[in-house]
Amino acid sequence: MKKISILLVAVLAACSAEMHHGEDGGNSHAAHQMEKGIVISSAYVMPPFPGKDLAGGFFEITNHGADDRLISVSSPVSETVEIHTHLKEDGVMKMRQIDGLDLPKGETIIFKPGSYHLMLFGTNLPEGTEDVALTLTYEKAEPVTIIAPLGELDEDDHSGH
Ligand SMILES: [Cu+2]
Repeated sequence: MKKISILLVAVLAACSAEMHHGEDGGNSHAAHQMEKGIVISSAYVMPPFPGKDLAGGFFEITNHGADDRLISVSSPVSETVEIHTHLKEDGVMKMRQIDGLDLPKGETIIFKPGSYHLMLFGTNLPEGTEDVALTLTYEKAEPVTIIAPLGELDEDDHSGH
């Protein structure tokens, strides 16, 4: 006599950190801050100089959630996007690519000229482009795509890019 065993396959419980929308009644500012997770603001992209294809990306990034790390950025208009910082070496400021950036809980990091910045290589902006999508990938949080308006080129800015 054969015994037939039935395997009950358990449905994998979603172990995602599901937000409990609608449960806080919307009256808890702290809860909302947590739900906001990582917030990007003041984003803009400096378009390439005429005849060039290197653009720069800038924004403020605030982590309202747990410690995390920005690990990569991509854009549909660029071949590669690198995260850069400026370091002082032998008294000279130099750009360096970094392979990620820690985002400690509760901290704001500002990407700006002369500091952290994105470099968008192989950037092709069709005529009339007004903004650029940037997708930020984190170690823990879900990837987020933001729309960054184009900044205005300052012809006097010869910052070496
Ligand atoms: Cu750079």
